[in-house]
This record gives sequence, structure tokens and C-alpha cells, in this order.
Amino acid sequence: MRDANPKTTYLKDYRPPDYLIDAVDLHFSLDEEETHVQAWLTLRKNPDAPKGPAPLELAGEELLLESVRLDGRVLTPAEYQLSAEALVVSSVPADRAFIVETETRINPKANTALEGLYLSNGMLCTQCEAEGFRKITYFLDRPDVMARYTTTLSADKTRFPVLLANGNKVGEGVLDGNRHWVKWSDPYKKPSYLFALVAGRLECLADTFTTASGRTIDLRIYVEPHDLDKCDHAMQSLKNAMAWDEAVYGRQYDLDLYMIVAVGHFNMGAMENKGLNIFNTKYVLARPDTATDTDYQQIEGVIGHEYFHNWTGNRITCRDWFQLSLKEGLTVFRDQAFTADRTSRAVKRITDVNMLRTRQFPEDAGPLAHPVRPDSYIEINNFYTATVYEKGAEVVRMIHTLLGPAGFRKGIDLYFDRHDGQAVTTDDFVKAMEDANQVDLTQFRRWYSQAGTPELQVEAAYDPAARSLTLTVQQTCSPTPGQAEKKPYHMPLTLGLIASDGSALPVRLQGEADAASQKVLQLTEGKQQFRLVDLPEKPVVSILRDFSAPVKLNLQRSLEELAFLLSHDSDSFNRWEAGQQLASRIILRRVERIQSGAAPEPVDERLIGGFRAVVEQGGKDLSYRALLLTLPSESYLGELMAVIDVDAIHQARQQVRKTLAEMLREAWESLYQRYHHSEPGRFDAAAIGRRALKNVALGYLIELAQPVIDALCERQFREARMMTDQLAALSVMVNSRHPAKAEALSSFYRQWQAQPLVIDKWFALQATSRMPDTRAVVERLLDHPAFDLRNPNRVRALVGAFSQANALHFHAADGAGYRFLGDRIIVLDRINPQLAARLLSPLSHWHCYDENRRRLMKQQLERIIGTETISKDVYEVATKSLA
Ligand code: 7MF
Ligand code: ZN
Repeated sequence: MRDANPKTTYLKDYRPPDYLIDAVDLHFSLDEEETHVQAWLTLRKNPDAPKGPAPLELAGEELLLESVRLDGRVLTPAEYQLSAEALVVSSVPADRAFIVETETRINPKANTALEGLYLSNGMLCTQCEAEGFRKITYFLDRPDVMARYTTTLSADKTRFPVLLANGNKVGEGVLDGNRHWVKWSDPYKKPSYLFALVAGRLECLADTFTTASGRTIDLRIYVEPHDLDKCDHAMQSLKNAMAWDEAVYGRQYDLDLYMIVAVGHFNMGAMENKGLNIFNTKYVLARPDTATDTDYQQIEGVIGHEYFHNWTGNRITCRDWFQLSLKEGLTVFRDQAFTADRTSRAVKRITDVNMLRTRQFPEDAGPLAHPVRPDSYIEINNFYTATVYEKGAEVVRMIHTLLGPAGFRKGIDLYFDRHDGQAVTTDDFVKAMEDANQVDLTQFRRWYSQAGTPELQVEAAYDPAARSLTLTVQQTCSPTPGQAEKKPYHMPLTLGLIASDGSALPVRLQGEADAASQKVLQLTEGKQQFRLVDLPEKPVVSILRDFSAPVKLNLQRSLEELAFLLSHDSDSFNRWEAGQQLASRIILRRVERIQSGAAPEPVDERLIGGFRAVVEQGGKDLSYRALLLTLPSESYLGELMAVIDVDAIHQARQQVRKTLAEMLREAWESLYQRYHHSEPGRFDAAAIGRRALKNVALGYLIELAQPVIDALCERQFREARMMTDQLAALSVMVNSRHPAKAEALSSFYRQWQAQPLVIDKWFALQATSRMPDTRAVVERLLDHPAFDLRNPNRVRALVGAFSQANALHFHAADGAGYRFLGDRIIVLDRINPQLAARLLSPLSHWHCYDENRRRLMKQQLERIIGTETISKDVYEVATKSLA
């Protein structure tokens, strides 16, 4: 599978392409096992490339070449060279356009990597990003080659009644032998990674959207026939996204037709192919009884994300794959803002920061750390990371914070004006922001080139005589692979000051005229002081409001002060953050006592009192209150320790949960009773909030281990009419010694066996259980008839969930969890290298654990690298993890 020495690609080696492609005409004769592809490419020398002759090198992999023609003349084998990765035509016209025509054969059924053209439940579909188009035909498969495509599909009418490709349908007809054809034409130039086709027995939900300028767009969601009853929410989400991009960015859709196809086998969440998005079924299908509230919200977010790519990704694309964050960071920023507007701003920000801290910060602190714009890669598929996506979005958010909403909008308007139809760089994006606002973002650009999470040390000194506060802020950033020294970053620090009665104090910098209730400070130096004046009393500092920069903040605070902020900070992010810090400090203290064998202390009254106040106080954002009442996750607590002790963290957190359950028992019971009334089919923020809060209460109550609560839980499981409630109850049962656990699991399976997405939940729930027999259960589930290594959702539900969301058992001290993962990766790599490489990431965090676990984790990495047939995907992640 792998070359002895896989090749590294470097950003510094970027050269414009020698040739450009103006037009692509593709003809597919589709079949499950033998698809015939004819391609006519209209090429010419790139005027921006060095003069003189250059060989034409077309990328192609796993293709069976039948013929090559140059301007209609068949080339002899002496006129081209063929390798496993390319077709090279040594002599082509330098002074005029020419046509290269190839005929190739491919076998979609044998394609288990799910990249290129493949088969999913009898449906043919494609995935081309980043470099999958070269598995369909020979091509200049790089994003800076943008062309106009026409695609003609022919296939058996019975097995493939629906034939779809990018753009608009321009013709169709019947053929002999029960076959038919459809021709599609996409008027917009696009890179090859946005190509898509789909063929199958599909049904569609159809609707329309009228744009602000009065154009009517046809909207279609294609699914397998039995899923047609689960498309309404996706359709509504699409219309919401279209309206939002018009309202907030003034951007309309640009074709007459927008299609989404849901497929059951998909390596990632979804794909923004021009006019023909292809989605993982997980992010389309929803019915109240099959999908949770989280699913509903994620579907709207992902539909938004792919829709927003039409402007940020498709109309303006990436020059090369090092610029991936140009489209992904920006589009994640846009989908986050969309979800914030549609749901709860506070909850969305907290969810995003949790994700950043538990997924991106560890990446930035480990051997796989890389800048938002990486410098090199072996396999680009390995760089669709939390750093490129989530940190990339934070970088865009900081520009938004520095420029303000209006300045940001001016910048992005200029970006669209300047670069529409082009393939550009992150630098071009920042330049547009600078030019539209007459600001200098030279230093800010370091966010794109330096890896690692900056740490801030903040000290506050109040001078009563001068009525001033001096904030001293120091920033540092640890070395990362290949980057020993870091230069200081330019970042926004949003600051508020709070008086002892909880009211806001005016924030005024010395030498500035205006005071405001909060202010964005600009940090640029390694060490910098800010002097705030006109302060009648010593304020409580609320800094990094709304998490204004993706950093780790160190600011000495008493538990008293944290409790004060938990009840008084007007910034909803910082208010939640204070509660989390309060809880973290208390839990981590307990961890230390467990480690040293000391007797446990009672849980600090300030945490109990703080929680009691949140339970008893009103507040209409119930989802936000549910988050305030959720202790920091075990993975976040691990993030705060120098050496992660999974057992002690679990034990300490559980003890605190149990105490909170006991101390606030009446409050949890009354919360549960107040909000436990069935509201089938309601997915507004208020109903979602009621369910979230009720289920948090149930989670605490079950810690009491009492028969009445067991019965309550079982009743919720049996009577639930919505998946959120059914799954919450089942989860609580699976994570306890509930007497009806086994029966509930099997009845759930029987009830939902025809719904693969629900069965995924059934697998994931068992894989993430904290109960002691979990690894044995997971091993047994591998042999369950419904487990399938060829289905990525199923693999993620069992193997992914166990290794990424069950630290307690994955990190078992005997290394059995690591061996389990190593075994699965080696087998899976032969089927689907991209998925295998993604599953490897937990092992890359070996440096966070004790000596024994380090050794056992590294042992598995070494064993994987030593496996003869390993793919370059897995090879890159495994070798870099050990470096
Ligand atoms: C929301 O980015 C946020 C991120 C690439 C595939 C979808 O549109 C995408 C594709 C990966 C990882 C995350 C996401 C996507 C991909 C994603 C989806 C929804 N261009 Br890999
Ligand atoms: Zn994306």
C-alpha cells in the first residue's frame, strides 16, 4: 500500500500550475463494478507559469487507462508515461489550446476507502475533497485549477432512476437496454474537489426558496425512500441558512437548483460540492422519535456550514491545501454565528469553547501540533483538524472582535469583490480586512503561522489613592514541533469591571476619553500594562469575556471571587467559566488528596451554594442553566493536569456529583417534576431547554441510587415519545446498576433495529459507559451482527466513542484499551485508511499520561508503524505522534 518513503509536500514549494483547464466534459457509463469514464479536457499553457515547454502531468490513482487522445489523435504508449500516481504527456502544444481525452475504468464496489466514486447501500456517490477526483479520472487535481464542467451520466433505469451532478440539468433521454442518460452543466468555474455525482433509487423532498431579489430556487433533498419521513427539519434548516446569509452577509444563492443527498456511508459530516451537497445521513435525517435535540441542532449547523461554503469556499476557493483554513475557519465562524442567532448565543459559545479546549488545545500541546496554515504534510486528509477548523474559526472571530461587526462586514465585502472566482490564500483574506479598515494586521498574521496555545498571566493591582487599576498581562507560548521560539501575538482581550454590589463599573483606559461597560484591549507585547481609571472601588476583573482569544488564562482568584462571578458576571460566558473554575479547583484538590491517600474533605460550601442559587433562581435560557449545572467534563479536568490521572479524576468528580445530588435533592426533584411534561415534536429553544434541564436533574438524582429514582428513570425510558428523553433515560440506566438495564438495552435495540442512526446511538452509549465491564461489552459488540467495519458511522459509534469519549476505560492501566484500538486500526486501515488515521488520535496524546501508560501507548504506535501494509495516512499520524 505505502511507498517506502512517503513524500512530504511543502508550502514553500508552491508553484502555479504549468497548465490550466478551461472546460471539462465528462461522460460516465455507470455500473456498480465497472464504470466507464470518458473525459475531454480543454487545456492551455498557464500564462503565469514559467515560459517554455513543460510536460503535462495529470494526477490519477487506481484507474484503469484504456486510451489517451491528443486533439483527437490516439497516443501511442511511447508518447506518454504511466505510473501509479500520474499520466505524463511529454509533448503538448505550448502556443494554443488543446484537448486531452482519456478513457478509464473504475470499480466503485471495490472502493471501501469511500474516496472517489463508491457504492453506499446500492447508491453510487462521490467524495472528492481533498484529492479524490484523481480516483475518478486523470486530472490537474489541485484547487487552483478552476474549470467549467459538463457531466453526462448514463445508467440502468431500474437500479439508477435518479442521476445527479453539479449545476443545472440540461438534457435527458433513453437508451437501449433499459438504460437512460442525463446531462448536467455547471456554469461556475470550480476546482475538481467540488465535483460530485450521485446515482440511485432515491426519492426527494422538494421545496422552493425565494431570494431577496425575487429569484425562485428549487430545493431538493434526496434520500433512500424509507427516509423520506425524516427530511423536513433539514429542509427548514436550509431555508433558514439561505435567509441568514442574505440578512447578515447580503449573499444570495447563485444557481436555480440546490440539491442535498444523504448517504449512509460517509467519511465525514458533509461536503459542499457545487449545487449538489453530499451529506452523512446523520446530518440530514431527523424525526422527533429518532433524533435528539442535539441532532436537530447539529443538522441545522451542518446544513448551514455547507450552504455557507457556496460563498466561502466555492465562489472563492483555496490556492492550495495549506490554505484550507481560508474556507474552513471562515465557514465554521459563519456557521457558529448562524447557530448562535438561531438558538442561544451563550450556549453556543460555551459548546464551541468546550470543544476547542478538549480537542484543539491537546492537539496544539502534542506532537501533531501545527499552525492554522500548516507548512507541510504527507497526506492532506490528516490536516482536516481541530486546529484548521476550530482554531481557524477563532482567528476569524478575533478579526471580527478587533474590527467590530461593521468593519468585519466591510472587509468581507471587499474580499468577495476582489477575489470572486479565484483561488486565494489566507493572506489575501487578511489583506482585504486590512485594506477595508485601514488597519495593520502584520503581527496578527502570526496566528496563521505559529502553532501552540498562548498562555496569559494576568495580575491586577488596585490603587485606592489614584482610583486606578493596573492590569499586567504577560503572554507566552510553548515550543511546538519545528518552532522553538514564538513571537508575541496580537489579540483582543474583552474586559469588564464589576463592583462589589454586582453592578458594572465603567471601563476607561488612562488617556482615553470614553468609558464603556466593557472594552476590547489590544494585547500586542510579550508583557504589557493597561491602566484603568476613575474607579471608586476595587473592581472584580472579568477578562477574556466571551472567550475573546483562544488562550489559556491564568489569573489568581479566590474561591470567593469565583462564586461572586458565578452569580454576578453579566457576561454569560465568563459567568459559566467562573462556575467551571470553581468546580475544577474543588475537584482537582480532591484528586490530589486521592493521589496522596488523604481523607476526602467535604465539598466546599461555595460550590453547593452557587449551584443552589442557579437551580433556584429563574433565568429564561434553560439550556444555559443546564450548562451552569454541569460539572467540567473529565476530559477538560484532564486538560488542567500536568499528568492526567483518569481514575482519580473520575472518582473525584463522581464524589462531587453525588454530594451535589444529596445536598440539593429537593431542588433536583422539583426541577425534574416542573419540566417533565411531554411536548412531542417541539424543537424551539424553550422546549429544548426544558428537556436539557430536566435531564440534568435526572442525572444527579440517579447518583442517589434509590429505587424510587430507578423507577422514575425507567418510566421516562418507556414513556418517552422523543429520542432526547428516551436516550437520556437509557444513558442514565447504562451508567448505573439499574436492575432493568439489560432489558432496556434489548428492547431499545428491537424497537430501532431498522434505523441505523439510532442503532449507532445504541452502540455509542454502551461504549461510553463508566461501568466496570465496559471493555468486555465493547469487545462483544464487535461481533454483533449489526457491527460493520465498512460503515464509518458504526465504527465511530463503537471504536471512536470508546477511545475518544471513555477515558476511564480506554486508559485502563493494563493497556487493554490501547491494544483494542491498535488491533482495530490495523484491520480498518486496509478498508478505510482515512478513517483509520482519524481513530489514531487518542494514542498521540501519550505524553499526557504516566510512565506506564506512555509506554503502553507508544508500544501500540510502534506496532502499527511496524505493520507491513500500513497506509501513508496512518503512517504519517503514527510516526509524527512518536517524534
Ligand atoms: C461543520 O468542511 C463543520 C465542519 C470537508 C469535510 C465538512 O464542509 C466540510 C468539508 C471534515 C471535518 C469537519 C467538517 C467537514 C469535513 C465539518 C462539517 C460541518 N469541506 Br474532514
Ligand atoms: Zn467545511
